[in-house]
Amino acid sequence: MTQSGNPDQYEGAAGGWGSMQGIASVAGHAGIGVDALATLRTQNKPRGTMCSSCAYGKPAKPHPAEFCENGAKATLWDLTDARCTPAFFADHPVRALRALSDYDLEMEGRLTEPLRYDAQSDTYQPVSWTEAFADIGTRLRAMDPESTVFYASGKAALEPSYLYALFARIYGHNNLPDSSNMCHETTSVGLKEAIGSPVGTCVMEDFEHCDAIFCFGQNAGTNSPRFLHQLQQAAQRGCRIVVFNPIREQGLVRFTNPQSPVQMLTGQSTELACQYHQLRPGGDIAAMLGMCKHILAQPQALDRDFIDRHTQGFDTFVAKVESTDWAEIESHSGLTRAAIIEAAEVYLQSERVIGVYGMGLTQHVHGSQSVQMLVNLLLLRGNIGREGAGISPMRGHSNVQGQRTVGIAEKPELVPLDRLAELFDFAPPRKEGLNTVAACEAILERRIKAFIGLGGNLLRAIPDHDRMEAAWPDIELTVSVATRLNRTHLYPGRTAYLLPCLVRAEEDLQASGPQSVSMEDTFSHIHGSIGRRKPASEALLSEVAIVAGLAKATLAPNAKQPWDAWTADYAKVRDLIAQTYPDQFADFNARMFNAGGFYRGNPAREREWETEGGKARFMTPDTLTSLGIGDAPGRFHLTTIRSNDQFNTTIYGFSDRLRGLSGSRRIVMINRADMARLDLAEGDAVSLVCDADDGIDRRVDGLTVQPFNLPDGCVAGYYPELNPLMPLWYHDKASATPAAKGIPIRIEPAAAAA
Ligand SMILES: Nc1nc2c(c(=O)[nH]1)N[C@H]1C(S)=C(S)[C@@H](COP(=O)(O)OP(=O)(O)OC[C@H]3O[C@@H](n4cnc5c(=O)[nH]c(N)nc54)[C@H](O)[C@@H]3O)O[C@H]1N2
Ligand SMILES: Nc1nc2c(c(=O)[nH]1)N[C@H]1C(S)=C(S)[C@@H](COP(=O)(O)OP(=O)(O)OC[C@H]3O[C@@H](n4cnc5c(=O)[nH]c(N)nc54)[C@H](O)[C@@H]3O)O[C@H]1N2
Ligand SMILES: [Mo]
Repeated sequence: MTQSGNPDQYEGAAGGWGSMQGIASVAGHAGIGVDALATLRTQNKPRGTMCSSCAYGKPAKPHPAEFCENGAKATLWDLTDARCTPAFFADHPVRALRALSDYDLEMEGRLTEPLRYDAQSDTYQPVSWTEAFADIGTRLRAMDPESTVFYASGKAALEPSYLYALFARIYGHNNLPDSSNMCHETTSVGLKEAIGSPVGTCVMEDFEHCDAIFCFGQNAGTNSPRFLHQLQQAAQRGCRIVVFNPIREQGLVRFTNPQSPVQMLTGQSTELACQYHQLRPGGDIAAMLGMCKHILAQPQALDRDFIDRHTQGFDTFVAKVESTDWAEIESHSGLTRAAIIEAAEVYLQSERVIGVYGMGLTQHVHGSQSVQMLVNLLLLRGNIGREGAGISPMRGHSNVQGQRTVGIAEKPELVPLDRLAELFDFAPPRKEGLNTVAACEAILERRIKAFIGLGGNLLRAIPDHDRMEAAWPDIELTVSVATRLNRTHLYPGRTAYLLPCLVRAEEDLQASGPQSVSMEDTFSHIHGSIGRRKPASEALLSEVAIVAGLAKATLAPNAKQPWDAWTADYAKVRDLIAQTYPDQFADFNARMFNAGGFYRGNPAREREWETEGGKARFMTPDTLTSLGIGDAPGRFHLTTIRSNDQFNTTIYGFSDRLRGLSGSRRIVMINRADMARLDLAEGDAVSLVCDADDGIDRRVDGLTVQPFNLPDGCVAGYYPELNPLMPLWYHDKASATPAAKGIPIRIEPAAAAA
């Protein structure tokens, strides 16, 4: 394998016994009974429970154990025996709880009863569901709907998500931000503009036919470990995998398949990447442009017929590429011309190519242009819209893509409003709603009166954490639908409710009997999911029941909006989804348990381009770097990343096994040359200070220096601990996705910080 690098890094394979130990350690310390393991056996299998971790696809023919280390952790975490009861809250004022870490908060276990915040005693106290719904309904009715925000984290299934968006619109607004706004919104906007589809064009089988996979800024070993199986099979049949990532992520280098007894017993592993390019953060546009430059120099290599028939904007793009010189490309990408040509040669030698990407492309100020640059690269040889080729964003939350599909969108033009009007007898609001960044700005300006969160931990996940924490308690009403206690709950609005819900693996019993739900994976396949575990507490309600309860208490009665009947039988909600989106969801109830899910289709896969102009578009970049703020003396670019011992703000433990680190998450990873330049030693205490120069002091103190294999001028550390360093306005220009990967910072020794 070709690579650059230094020895400050774990060199073992991903998967293998380490992943088994990872699962066992969560099972051990999270208080999990043995019967929870029975749930794992059905995970991601037809008529089983769909994993609540990532959105990776579920195969029609599952492995005996179709789950990964992290999926198992997520399920076991949900099924803990620990309970966070009213007695706990009586003993712990909210201010005192703020001293606990994210890990400690969630370790208190599952929430068991609806709670209301009592300001006088500064505690959450039990309340009945009836009282909670009635009070929230009364308060919402008295507010201007446009001064309220209904947030969704990407986990709730299609049925509650559809009803949630419907509730918002009947109530009177499109303020429906979701976690996607911090994640793949760059894809929803950038990809849509270029190829007319807001989602990827690949399906899982494409990975059986491709000759090369180019992977940009996606860390499969940690964040979508089941993808390693496809990568392993691809590598074993000779498909070449080329990675662009500032960090040499072990999961993309080598993999021991925990499903393979031979590999497990012999310690063998499969080499995955044939080339690993540790580019500068934000260097992707330049690196891909360099590849295009090499390819365009060989006109016979282009798919001219495809370019002529299916694309527009080619000549402008070519002019830009030809007029950009190699010196610029090398300096912005941090890669040599030779390395870029080596990658381009793999592209040229491959008949069928897939481009995979994650947060390393999307979370940048020019992230949309990075995504579009990947499209440009693929279009040159017709690598979109045929088997074994395409663009494949790896989505995050298990139903984040599906939530958008069924109407959780702040952009009204993405939703068939006329059909909703007809089905439910109301006048849908047409005004554009607030996305996550706009909602945060409005909260900072004290313009938001109510915040409802269907899952998630928004206050922890957003930029400008410290400023947001100060503003949050001024919201008049906050309502969190949640499974566990998290930091957002510790900043209650003037009136605040915590509404505990079932998890996906638990039995959901309603008037018509046990219910199932459904979700969409990253390959646009829809899967049914059934929970069978006894709920953590008898007082829990399903997300459908909670959304319907809130809606009924808020909205005027209407015969076309039978919230109780929908709660009694979720099949009726699926019928509504099918009526709202007939092309994609026809026969929804009949198809939801198809092995491998059912495909809702994607015109771009068929080379039908729903773009302006009706063709796929070469989008000419106007920058060579996706960083929003360039270099300056003493400035570093911080990339915030995840460990394999966390799911977003849920921290399972303090190991980052695949990077060979453990013990603390309050670290700054930096290379030894930069350490020497700053006169820092391993273990030194430092502070990070945001270097955006807007007059606001953003800093995180008490971090420890950790030597690590990274490009010069680049440091890395963990999300969400470093979120106070991100300015809210530092986001992708086109989609407002916060730029969590190229934050300008300075490093201060602890003495200077004091
Ligand atoms: N175990 C686990 N699984 C998860 C999650 C989790 O927290 N834990 N979160 C879920 C969610 S919501 C999401 S969105 C996904 C996220 O999954 P990923 O998309 O993999 O996101 P990150 O962990 O943020 O890592 C992004 C990668 O981009 C690299 N990178 C940083 N800057 C750049 C750059 O400028 N260019 C390039 N080419 N690479 C760069 C980083 O080194 C890192 O390897 O995972 C999902 N799955
Ligand atoms: N610096 C930095 N910031 C980032 C990122 C980054 O890479 N760097 N990544 C961004 C990305 S990609 C994302 S997706 C966001 C994530 O932002 P969010 O989606 O808001 O955060 P999560 O940590 O996934 O939310 C966890 C909480 O959800 C609740 N929960 C868990 N399961 C369920 C359930 O089944 N139902 C309900 N109702 N609640 C449940 C629990 O109470 C838990 O505490 O963060 C973003 N923020
Ligand atoms: Mo995400």
